[in-house]
Amino acid sequence: MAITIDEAYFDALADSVIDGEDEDCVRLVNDGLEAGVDPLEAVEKGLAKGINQVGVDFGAGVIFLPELAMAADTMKMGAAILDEKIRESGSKRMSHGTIVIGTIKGDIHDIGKSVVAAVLQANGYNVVDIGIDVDIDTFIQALKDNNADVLGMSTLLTLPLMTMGEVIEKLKEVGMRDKIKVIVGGCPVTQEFADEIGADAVGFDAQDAVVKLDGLMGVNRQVAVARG
Ligand code: B12
Repeated sequence: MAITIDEAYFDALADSVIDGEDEDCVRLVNDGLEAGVDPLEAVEKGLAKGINQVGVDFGAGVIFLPELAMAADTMKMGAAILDEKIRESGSKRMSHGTIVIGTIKGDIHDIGKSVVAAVLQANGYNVVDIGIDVDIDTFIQALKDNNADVLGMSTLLTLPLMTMGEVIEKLKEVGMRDKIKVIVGGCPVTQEFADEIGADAVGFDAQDAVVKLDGLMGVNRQVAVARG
């Protein structure tokens, strides 16, 4: 069915992410593409608006873990279709830089890292999510393969924390430290710890990750405010 591309359409797309409704999101994306929506606009006015709101609401305690995880998955599904179209059409998505992000070796927690990845992507970063339980050499290789600007490391466990420092040491060993900004996060990661291992920044939630990364990359923008 033909639909009209207007503010109501973009709001519905944002709401599909906020509500974690995969089917609605994919349908809206596909119907929108059929009706001629600019895929870039669909990402920025629809998906990004939704996931930014979710990130802010989670930080403010308005929503909880299941809603957050569902929203991140929905965002990823819609973005996968739209990113493909953006590449096909050759239109350039604004990119503030490429970040390789993963959860470090010994840790399989995925949700927080994926939310950060989705929110960074929504905010104009080219994100390469290399998953969970990632070892040191895999991080280094992915940074090289993607000609990345930023390394993002996540852990929720205390035990593998020091591996983050070892990745940074390895970056120095292979002569890449000067070229790569390092941002770390996850509940046991403090500012003191980040300083100790020589990271450039720590992000305490997804919005904070955007703010900190923007700071490192010299990007200026306004951020969303939590719903009531
Ligand atoms: C869900 C969960 C699981 C799920 C994970 C599912 C999945 N697909 O991810 C399952 C059930 C698999 C699991 C397993 C385990 N878990 Co668990 N898990 C949790 C739980 C309840 C929530 C984690 C979560 O997703 N939070 C929501 C997200 C959004 O928050 P977040 O991860 O902190 O991420 C935010 C920020 O930290 C930040 N951030 C995160 N990463 C990054 C990265 C960057 C670059 C930046 C900038 C920011 C950033 O931004 C995110 C968005 O706001 C926590 C308790 C808790 N309340 O935190 C325990 C918890 C993390 N788990 C814990 C443990 C011990 C385990 C197990 C070892 C249990 C076991 N004995 O088997 C295993 C892990 C095995 C392994 N090798 O990894 C402990 C860790 C204790 C510790 N300090 O070491 C916790 C704290 C529970 C507890 N109180 O004991 N777990």
